[in-house]
Amino acid sequence: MTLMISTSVVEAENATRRDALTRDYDSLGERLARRGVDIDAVKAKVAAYGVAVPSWGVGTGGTRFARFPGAGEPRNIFDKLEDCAVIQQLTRATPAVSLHIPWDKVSDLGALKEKGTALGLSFDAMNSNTFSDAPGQTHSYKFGSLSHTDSATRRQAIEHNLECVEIGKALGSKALTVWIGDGSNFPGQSNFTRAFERYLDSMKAVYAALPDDWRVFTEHKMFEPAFYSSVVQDWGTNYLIAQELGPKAFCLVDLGHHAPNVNIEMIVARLIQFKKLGGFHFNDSKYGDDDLDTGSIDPYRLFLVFNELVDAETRAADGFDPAHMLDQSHNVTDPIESLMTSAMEVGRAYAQALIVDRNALAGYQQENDALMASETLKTAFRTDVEPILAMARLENGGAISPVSAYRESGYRARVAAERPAVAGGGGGIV
Ligand SMILES: [Mn+2]
Repeated sequence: MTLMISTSVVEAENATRRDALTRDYDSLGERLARRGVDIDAVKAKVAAYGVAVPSWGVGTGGTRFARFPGAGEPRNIFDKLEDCAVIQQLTRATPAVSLHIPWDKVSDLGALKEKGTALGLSFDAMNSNTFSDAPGQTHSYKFGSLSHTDSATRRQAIEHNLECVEIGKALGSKALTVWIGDGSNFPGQSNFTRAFERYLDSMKAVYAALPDDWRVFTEHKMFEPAFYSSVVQDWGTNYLIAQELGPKAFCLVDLGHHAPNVNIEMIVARLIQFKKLGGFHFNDSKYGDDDLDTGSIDPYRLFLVFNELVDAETRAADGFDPAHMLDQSHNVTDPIESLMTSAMEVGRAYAQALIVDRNALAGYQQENDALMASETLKTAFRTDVEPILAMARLENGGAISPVSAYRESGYRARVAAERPAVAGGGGGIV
């Protein structure tokens, strides 16, 4: 396997931290044992956990005001895969990459698959794009795509999604994620019912062509780019879509796609209960669809989402198999550092949720002991599980401190010398 960072750099970095980690791990193990938690069992689950990295996440993002490119940005999907391989090598938590078409379109799919295999990466859900016009396309998506009033435009959007499935089949992907920007900016501009009927008809055509072992994830978003109404605006509409389409259709929850203060963990619980939770786009936000780094603003919310996931995992909920992916825009950081940190934050929320005393919690819920129920969650959340994450990384061949090892490696300076600066590129705001 091709490694992007020299193992000697990683080993030297780990050597400076190994003894302290062992002591911290043993100490935490003793404290968890007092609570009846087996630290090695938690570590094994964390070690087996992975979150997919979005190909567009390794390029510097931007806002609608400006984009400030970073050094050594990937020029194409092959460069992007190399950056994703760095993230996986050091964190051992991101074994798959999620592609975006047409941003990642190549003429030689065999070469792309080979590159992924050489780097030890697999291909996660394929993401279609009908929220912007590709150069030379016949019909514009200015006024919508899958729900457009014009049938030829809808057909073009359907064909694009089918093309994404074909590309994904060649790469070993098993899922298609569809997010549309369709909506309206003025009351009266769009007939809500007709637009949703057209959307459903289009998605039924996509669904009909989906291979038997594939799933389709539809992603809701309250607003933006349309600012008065969106066709797929919330989880209720998303659930209706999944119900209308059939058993291969599921809802994707992007943490940034809700109104502020919406109880997302409760949405997650509902979708699990009715077997329609398809997966996540993890990120964080303060105001809207900010696409900030996962866990950077509200790590407790992320923990509460994972509390629902572990609850479902623990009781082996029927049909529960969500896909996990990061979906962020990195405007002021090195995207590799942000994605590594974010992948670790997702793993942290998972580990914290795993150490919740579920029997005690169920008892307090039954007895209506609100305070102790809350304290049961807080006890897990307050526990510093970093030694579990670090030990899992170390034993999987990764870095105890991925950001330190990455900075030590000089990778960014090396690729900056090899890759000329690019002005444009996909911003990555979905
Ligand atoms: Mn998303």
